[in-house]
Amino acid sequence: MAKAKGRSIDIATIKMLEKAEKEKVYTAFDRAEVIQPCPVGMVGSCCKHCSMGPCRVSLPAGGMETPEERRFRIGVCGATAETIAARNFARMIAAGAAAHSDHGRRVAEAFLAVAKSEAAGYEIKDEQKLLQLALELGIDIGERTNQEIAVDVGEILMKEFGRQEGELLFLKRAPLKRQELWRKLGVAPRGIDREVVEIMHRTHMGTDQDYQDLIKQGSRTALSDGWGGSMIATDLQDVLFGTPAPVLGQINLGVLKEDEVNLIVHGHEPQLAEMLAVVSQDPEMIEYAKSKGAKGINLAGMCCTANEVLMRHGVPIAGNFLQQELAIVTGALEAIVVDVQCIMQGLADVAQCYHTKVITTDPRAKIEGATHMDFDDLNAVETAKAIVKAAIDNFPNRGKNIHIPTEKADLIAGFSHETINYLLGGLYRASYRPLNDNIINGRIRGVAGVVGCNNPRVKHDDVHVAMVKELIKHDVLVIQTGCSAMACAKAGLMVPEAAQYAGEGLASVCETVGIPPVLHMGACVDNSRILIAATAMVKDGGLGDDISDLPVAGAAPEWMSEKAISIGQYFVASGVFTVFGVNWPTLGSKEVTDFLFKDFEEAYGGKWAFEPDPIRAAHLMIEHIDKKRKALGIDKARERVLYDMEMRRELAGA
Ligand code: BF8
Ligand code: SF4
Repeated sequence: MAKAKGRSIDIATIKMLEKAEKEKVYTAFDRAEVIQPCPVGMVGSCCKHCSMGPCRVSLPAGGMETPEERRFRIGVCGATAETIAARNFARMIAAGAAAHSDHGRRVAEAFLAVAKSEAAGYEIKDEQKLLQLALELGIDIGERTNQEIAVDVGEILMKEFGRQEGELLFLKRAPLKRQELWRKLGVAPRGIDREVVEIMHRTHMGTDQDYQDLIKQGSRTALSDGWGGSMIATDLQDVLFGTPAPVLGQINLGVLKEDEVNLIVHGHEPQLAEMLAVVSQDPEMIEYAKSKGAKGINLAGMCCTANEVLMRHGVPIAGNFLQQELAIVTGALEAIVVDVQCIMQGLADVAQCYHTKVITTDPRAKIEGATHMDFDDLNAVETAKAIVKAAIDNFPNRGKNIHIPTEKADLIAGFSHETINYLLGGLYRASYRPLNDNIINGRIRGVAGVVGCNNPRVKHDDVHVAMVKELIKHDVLVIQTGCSAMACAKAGLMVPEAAQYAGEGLASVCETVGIPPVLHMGACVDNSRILIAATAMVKDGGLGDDISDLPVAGAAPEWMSEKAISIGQYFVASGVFTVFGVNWPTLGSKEVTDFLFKDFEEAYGGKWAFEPDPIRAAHLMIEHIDKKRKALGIDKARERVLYDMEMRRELAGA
């Protein structure tokens, strides 16, 4: 019991860990105890890029070294700890950018298939966003049909992945000053695939052996993710499936139902989840479920795909990254259907102990021991039906040890850039003006993007929630994506009543506008929405002329994936101060770490920091925000803010 409590702050998670322990089922929480992280790999000091190694180049105990000792700190080829740490870091970026961007590519393929009427069951939902996108891309609209226009949009964006020259089209969305800086620094990305391949080439044995140069290519590649692959994914998903608008949903394992067929969709790309959302409501399928003794079909989401279907359909979320195995431990899960990314192979092991079927659906992501059912966009309805049917057929196989925790929380999701624009500015003058004004007058101190994963190396959800509470307490509006958003939603921070945890200034704005102090912006690819929101703040005026001038900061306090590193690097290269927790993968080289934590600010206006303590990390962010307020000359306004009735009335009328 005490052991489980030390592993998470989430009661549903604790209950399932206790059940797992009783039933001798082992999860990531247990494996993290058995497998201690390799201290050399953890700090980026292990190179296995050729078979003269692998070479471990760890610092001597005590951290300092003599010149004699230094020779123990270089690889057989002579690669230094700096080169090795930078190469490892760059490869993490490449993998993260590749994951997001291959997701974007698959969405573009599905989008094109829909535009060409080849994918029955899908249709373009947001025509307005389609037309805006077409105008932005210089596509002729005239009398053409939406489908004709969509084909052009899809084809132009598809070419972005393989672009050999020039720069990505969406870079033009950034503030002008930022674009110029990227060009000056030589990091304006060409095609996404090209940048990823170039990292793999440069980090091959005996190629780029200058750590600064390696990190530079890391920035270029990360930017091709944030302003490229991820942004294409977000935009095309919005056009195809609808731009998110505020929606009330529920989250945590308590959304599973004892008397229905429980089906969880887990992964990242929304095509599968969208179709499961439709098919699971099909009367014919519900009848079939009833014929097997269930009262209905209960679809829930997990990880980023959950954010996608919650925002667009109100489908409940069963949990975040570290809860995936625990959903099976309830004993009430008929199937967990997965596509790509953040899917633990451990699911297959845990499922052995229960009746749950693990169904893989993507040809790029199979798991030994799981059932593979290819999900085909061109035949989506039929393949989704087959998957739902497999879950229903499994309902009679439930065992006796069923325990669904009762915990679930309400949340409001769907704060896309468009929604924030509209909520703040109103229908006729949609803008970020009121946000900027409230930052300038000091009611809102600044904005923090808190994103990223769970990691069993730290107490589950604890670091996210503690950090976000500290930020809002100090009047920092928090925007979130991914598993971090889910952690805070479970803790009740994504409902308007959460304004009680906010400082007086932020609370007054939240009450007036009717928003929670913590806004859910979507899945991890939707961190691109944060870039657009930051740019909108710059363009609205009064807060400088680049993202690096804004009183904003970013964080991923429980990060674990390479995607998180890519996101962090594109935040930093876009001018945002970004703090990561857990551990830091370049600590094996002081030079590389100093370069990222200090020198970067001079070049990019943004930099990295590492601080595992959530309160201290929050205060690093607040200090940065205050530094930016001072530079903008708006620090004095905050000191004057006292909230009398007149000010509240004025705020209400704003
Ligand atoms: O892309 S936050 S654990 S689910 S990597 Fe994965 Fe991390 Fe969750 Fe989504 Ni993002
Ligand atoms: Fe060792 Fe150099 Fe080969 Fe890396 S590339 S394994 S440092 S010899």
